[in-house]
Amino acid sequence: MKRVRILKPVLVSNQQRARENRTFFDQMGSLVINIIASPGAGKTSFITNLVKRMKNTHRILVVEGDIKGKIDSQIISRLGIDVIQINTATECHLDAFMTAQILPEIRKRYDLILVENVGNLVCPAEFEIGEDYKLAILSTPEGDDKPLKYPLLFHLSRVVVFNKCDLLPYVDFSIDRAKKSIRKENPKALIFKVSAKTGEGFGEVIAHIEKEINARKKKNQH
Ligand SMILES: Nc1nc2c(ncn2[C@@H]2O[C@H](COP(=O)(O)OP(=O)(O)O)[C@@H](O)[C@H]2O)c(=O)[nH]1
Ligand SMILES: [Mg+2]
Repeated sequence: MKRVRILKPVLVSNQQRARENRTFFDQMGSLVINIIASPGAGKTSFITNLVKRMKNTHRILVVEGDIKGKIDSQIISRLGIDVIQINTATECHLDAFMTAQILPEIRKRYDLILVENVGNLVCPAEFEIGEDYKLAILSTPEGDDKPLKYPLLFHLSRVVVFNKCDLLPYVDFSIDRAKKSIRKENPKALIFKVSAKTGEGFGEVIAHIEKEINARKKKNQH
């Protein structure tokens, strides 16, 4: 039997399409953050915190990636900002081609586009969508060994956020151990600690995002 390997060409053509998406986002002057984490790590809660604190000063679009349904879109939409839902049906990640399909819907210039990828620590890391960077969320009940078990995501993410830090007294999660494992994969990763429940730590995350938005604006002026 002949075995045909198709993974590389698929990823190569995805990368090409991601570059085209990126050109579109660049022209629109939008900072695009691809948010990746396990189901239940707190992606929607994290986005909700950002939107509540930033929506009066920034134009924000949220893109929700889910296999099925629009539960998270409805949550975000209640915050009074624009949301686009992508349903991937059978796929466990967003890819550049799915993202390309929503570009005609983006008619305004947003300062910030937050993309909630499908809940999964593996496949979403492999497919670029045209983002400026990936932001990984690791919640404390998941365990501090996850950067060792799913290294690609932590290797590729510019930012890693530890969420559910309000639960630290109750779970066996060592911030130091998790940080060490991440730094081994990715010495330059920016690491933040938050609780999307109490709001702790969001000031620092927002300061970082605002810096990135301003850098993107400056780049567009040149
Ligand atoms: N204790 C605690 N619970 C949280 C926190 N962030 C999210 N949750 C809860 O975790 C569950 C999953 O959150 P959600 O934002 O839907 O996760 P998603 O599946 O990654 O989008 C919900 O019950 C949230 O209320 C947090 O910082 N602390
Ligand atoms: Mg969600």
